[in-house]
Amino acid sequence: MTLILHHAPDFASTIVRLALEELEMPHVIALADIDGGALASPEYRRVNPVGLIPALETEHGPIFETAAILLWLVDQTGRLGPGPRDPDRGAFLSWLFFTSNALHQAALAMFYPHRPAGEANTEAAQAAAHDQIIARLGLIETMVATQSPRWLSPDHPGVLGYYIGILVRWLILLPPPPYGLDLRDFPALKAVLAAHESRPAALRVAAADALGPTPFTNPRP
Ligand SMILES: N[C@@H](CCC(=O)N[C@@H](CS)C(=O)NCC(=O)O)C(=O)O
Repeated sequence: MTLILHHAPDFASTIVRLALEELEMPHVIALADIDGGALASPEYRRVNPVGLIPALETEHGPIFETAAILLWLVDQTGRLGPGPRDPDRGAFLSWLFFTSNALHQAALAMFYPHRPAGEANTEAAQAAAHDQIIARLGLIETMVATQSPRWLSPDHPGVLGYYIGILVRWLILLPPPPYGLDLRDFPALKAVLAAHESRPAALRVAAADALGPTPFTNPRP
C-alpha cells in the first residue's frame, strides 16, 4: 500500500515528511484539521491512539511517535541511519532516543509550559525547560564535534539531522524572550543542519510546508 502520512505543516510530522522525501518513498499526505478536532475523532484514534501528529499508515499497520516512524523507515530502507548489524547502531539509537525523550520533551515543555506545571507555573516551567534544552543541545554539540558520526554529519543525510533540525527551528522561532536559541553556540551542529536544509528533499518540503529557504539555521530570514 502507499504510505499515508497524517500531517500538519510545521508540526512534528514535517520531520517524517523530510525523511520520506529524502528516501523518495511514494506517500500520500493526509492533512489533519487540528482546529476542527480531527485528532480526537474515533477514525484518527484508530491510527494514533494518543491523538497526536504524526502518524504513518503502512502495510504493517499504523505507526505513531516520531522516533518510532523514523527508525522504521531506516530499517525498511537501510538508509538515513545505521542498520541493526552496523557497529554504529548503538550510538545512533542512543542519540535518537535521547532526542525524542529529552530534547523533544523539553521543547514541548517550553512551548506548552502549562501542561507539565499548570497555568500558575508557566514561567518557572519555561526557565527549567530552557536550561534543559541548552544542556541537552550542548551534549549533542560535544558528541558531534568530538566523534563526527556518519549518522549526524554534514556529509550524509540522516533522520536525526532532520529531527534535530525541526526542533532547533522551533526553538529559534517560538520561545518568548529571553529563551530563543542562538545556533552560534552550537557550531558543529549548525554545520550538520545547514547541510541538511540545503538538500533537494529539504527544499521540496520547505516549499510545500512554507518553511522558508533556511528552515533550520535561520528560520526567520
Ligand atoms: N512524542 C510525540 C509528540 C508529537 C506531538 O507533540 N505532536 C504535536 C504537534 S508537533 C501535536 O500533535 N499537537 C496537537 C495537539 O496537541 O493537539 C511524537 O514524537 O510523535
